[in-house]
Amino acid sequence: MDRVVIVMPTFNEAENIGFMIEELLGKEFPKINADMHLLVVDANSPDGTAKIVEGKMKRYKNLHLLSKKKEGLGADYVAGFKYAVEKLSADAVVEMDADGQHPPSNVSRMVDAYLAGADYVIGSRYVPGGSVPREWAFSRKAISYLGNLFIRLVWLKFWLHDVTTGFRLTRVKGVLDKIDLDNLMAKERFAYKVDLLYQSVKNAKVIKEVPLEFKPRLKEKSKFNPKEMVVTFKVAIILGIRDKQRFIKFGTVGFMGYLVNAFSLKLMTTLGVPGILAWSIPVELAIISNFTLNNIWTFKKEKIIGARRIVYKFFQFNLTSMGALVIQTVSGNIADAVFGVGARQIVLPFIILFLVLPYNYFMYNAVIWKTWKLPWFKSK
Ligand SMILES: Nc1nc2c(ncn2[C@@H]2O[C@H](COP(=O)(O)OP(=O)(O)O)[C@@H](O)[C@H]2O)c(=O)[nH]1
Ligand SMILES: [Mg+2]
Repeated sequence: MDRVVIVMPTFNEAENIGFMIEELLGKEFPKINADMHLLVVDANSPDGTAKIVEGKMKRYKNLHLLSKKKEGLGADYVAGFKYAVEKLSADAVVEMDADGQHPPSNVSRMVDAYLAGADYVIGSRYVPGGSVPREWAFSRKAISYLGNLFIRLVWLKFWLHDVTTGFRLTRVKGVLDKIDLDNLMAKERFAYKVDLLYQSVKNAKVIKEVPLEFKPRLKEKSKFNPKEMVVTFKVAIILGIRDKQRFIKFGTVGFMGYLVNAFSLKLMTTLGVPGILAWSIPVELAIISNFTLNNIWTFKKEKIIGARRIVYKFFQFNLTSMGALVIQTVSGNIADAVFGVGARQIVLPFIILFLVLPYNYFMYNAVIWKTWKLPWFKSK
């Protein structure tokens, strides 16, 4: 049976932890078809949180305690993950707050998604069935939603609905064990979550969002603060840019394609080839150059191999490039009419930059090499 360890950090949760333990180990775990464990990572809380856990450990053998000095939520989670993997042989770990904001009743569907094959399960407030506390002021709801939307935009990961949630399940093999836990970008409360999520999403093959009915704190109010929010955005932007390497390579290949395109267009003009052909032959040459270079460089990790597959994908590449061909031929002939044939070399870069490039980047990622898991392009 798969062993799932819930890692629950606590700092002064004496008022809540007893209730959480009873709800999880007493009520929820017996209903779940996995070997469920709870690991409390207590940051030497002065209020005696650890004492309460120790008391309950006599009754529940699946309850564990790791007491450590307080290093911040991110670092303490990392210590908990390592303990769960090394000492408890976890197959999957769950991040969960002790303050009741992540309801114990939401755990089972998360584990079910994992048992059904997900590598990474996100407890999401922004999918049907998920929610934020009704008593939150409108401004708080707006900040949460817009902050989340901002990060999704920066990352171009629209298919994820909640990237700032703290309620998640991670498969150890292939996902958590590929992450350099000692070098997360920030160990602060919110920012670490974003870094961890980003890397997990990258490693995971199957990602599932399950609804999270996010609750207000059981006791005491939240320590939400704007400074952490700024750090979080900073981390998100750095992660987003770091990942733009692919886009830079794509741009370089595109530029080479442009050179092929431009030189052959020049040749067409010199030879006096008629309009339709003069604009379309150069595109096909650029297509061949683009497919080859992108396949061996930009999308090297997703490289298409095997003669049959290459032929099929090259055919598909040409089909999607028909869009570019149509775009360039139509806009090129319009430009001929407006600016005259003499302006062709000036017109071409504009056509490429503003029309062909965005179209191509989308098609390559979504259709050809399938690096974007867009819900409307699921089939292989
Ligand atoms: N071990 C540990 N737990 C912490 C630390 N800071 C917060 N926690 C716990 O982490 C969980 C989330 O913290 P909370 O203050 O509710 O954050 P929020 O829900 O994001 O506002 C709670 O269970 C806290 O008790 C810390 O530095 N170390
Ligand atoms: Mg909380």
